[in-house]
Amino acid sequence: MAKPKIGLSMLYSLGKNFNESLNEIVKANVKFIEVVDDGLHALDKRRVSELKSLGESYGIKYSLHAPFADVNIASPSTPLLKAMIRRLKNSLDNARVLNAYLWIFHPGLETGISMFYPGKAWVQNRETVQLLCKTAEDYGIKIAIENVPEPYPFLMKNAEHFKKFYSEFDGDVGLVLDVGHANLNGQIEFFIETFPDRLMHIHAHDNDGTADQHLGVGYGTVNWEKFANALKKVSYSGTVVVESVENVQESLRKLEVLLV
Ligand SMILES: [Mn+2]
Repeated sequence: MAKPKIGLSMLYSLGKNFNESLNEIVKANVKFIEVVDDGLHALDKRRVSELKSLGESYGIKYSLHAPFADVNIASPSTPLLKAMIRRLKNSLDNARVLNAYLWIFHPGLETGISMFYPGKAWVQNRETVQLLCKTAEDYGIKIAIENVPEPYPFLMKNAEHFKKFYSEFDGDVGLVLDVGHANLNGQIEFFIETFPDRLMHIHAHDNDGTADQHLGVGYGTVNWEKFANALKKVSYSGTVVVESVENVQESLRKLEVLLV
């Protein structure tokens, strides 16, 4: 029977310099690595080619997390939105060169002026996704949007938001279920049951139910057994990557036991 594939996001090493994180990739000894195209690890041509040859040497498949710091795909400012879309398209191109199996991005946010333009941010969010989808298709890259956490003013946090989005959206964009984020609104299993066909990728980390702490698997209130059973029920065979910022190796081992 199909079972999930386990991987590791390099988010935990974002404070280390890029070369150090390359060593971490080798040490981690996992076949699925998620690279975060942001902060100290923002990609350029040289870094992409370094990652690529590392991947070829060690048989690693990459997913690429789009830049997200200060990024708002629903921005009401035309010049800022243009700059952000340029940066996101550049990241999509990195994914293309890297031969990444998936490019993951965050939905947009409401801003301090959204109250004056009801519904506008939601429409801009959808239109930017449409644009990214088109570029991704041209590049032959699959893309997926992630459920993001309370209490931030993101437009897509719960399953209702995703239902509305998918009912209005015409294009091939998958769902990345972030387990820690979904733990904050109690919808981990509900997301899995509601979108089994959209679900392409999973971020695994834990928290105490009050804040997005990115703790190791088992260090918070996530019911991992229930999560694993829900995945089994829908025969999920995609990737589950550890996205905690601590207890990374231990989290990998726990998932291996959990998802057999
Ligand atoms: Mn995540």
